[in-house]
Amino acid sequence: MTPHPPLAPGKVRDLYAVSDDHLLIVASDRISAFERVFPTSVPDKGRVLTAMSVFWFRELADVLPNHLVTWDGPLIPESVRGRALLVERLDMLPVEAVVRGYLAGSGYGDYCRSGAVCGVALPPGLAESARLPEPIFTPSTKARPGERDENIDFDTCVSVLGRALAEEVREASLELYRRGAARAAEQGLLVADTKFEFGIGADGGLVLADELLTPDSARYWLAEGHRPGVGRPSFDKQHVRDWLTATASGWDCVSELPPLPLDVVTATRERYLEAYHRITGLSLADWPRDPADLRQSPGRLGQCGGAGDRRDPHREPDVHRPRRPAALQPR
Ligand code: Q0Z
Repeated sequence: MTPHPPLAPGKVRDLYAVSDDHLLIVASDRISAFERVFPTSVPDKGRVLTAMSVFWFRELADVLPNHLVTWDGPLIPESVRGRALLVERLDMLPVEAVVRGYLAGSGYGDYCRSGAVCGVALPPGLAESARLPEPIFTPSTKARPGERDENIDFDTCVSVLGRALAEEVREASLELYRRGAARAAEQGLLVADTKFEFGIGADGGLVLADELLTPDSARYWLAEGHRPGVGRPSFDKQHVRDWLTATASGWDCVSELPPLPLDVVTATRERYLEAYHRITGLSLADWPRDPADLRQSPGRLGQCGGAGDRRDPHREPDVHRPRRPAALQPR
């Protein structure tokens, strides 16, 4: 499909090696639930998630340098245009940096059992979906494909990364979450929790990688109607979960996921488009070329201009750019 050798097929994205220094991340229209992938895909999902990642990489570029090089131009194969990112190849850290602003998923389970999440003690009496007094950093270690990531406490994170790097990851993650959640909240969306991935770049500095604040890496909720005490499906997969867990789907929680009915696919596609529009204020029709936005800024957005960069969006990436210092220094 692409002229590049595959590196790692993911559940819903595929990774290709472009060179020793660059990778291509291709988002498919595949959709997953309960750690499995449906046999039915959702048209435009890969484009929406790619466009949303680019939006957030640009929006949050001042917090930390990120791996994004470009999303359009001669280095992007035509067959995947709009759902592919050319990124700098990094040495990935073996921890996932999760930040939670609300109590959901495995965090709620851990809290019920122990009163804490990843060693962070929380006040008693919090209901499922409750807003936390402040966002918390709850790292996990990557599991093998198909298995759940394992939550770890900060001391374990320190033993893996070393103290200085663990603290830099934690402080960057919390700032990325605060900034992202604040922007989403302006448009009526809550970011219940999200996962960030980081790597070490060629100069040894911390770099934000992977996807950023997409519905596949963050749990978005509609602010309207949010109420503690009730577990809520994410904004994007509400119709999918509702249908799957209703008896009509016939799914037994064990078998392969059944094909999604067309009305569920259509409603889900509309949710992704709505999320994109709410968060970015943009229409997917303009993606990946946005005539209203001439500020497009490929290439290590954290250091070369970000939102203010007015260079040609289709230029070749400059691979040997000097890096600015990380916005956040370990304490
Ligand atoms: C990301 C993943 C995907 C399967 C490795 N900049 C980077 N440098 C080195 N490695 C990665 C990155 Cl983003 C990297 N993943 C996650 C993505 C398909 C797995 F699209 N694994």
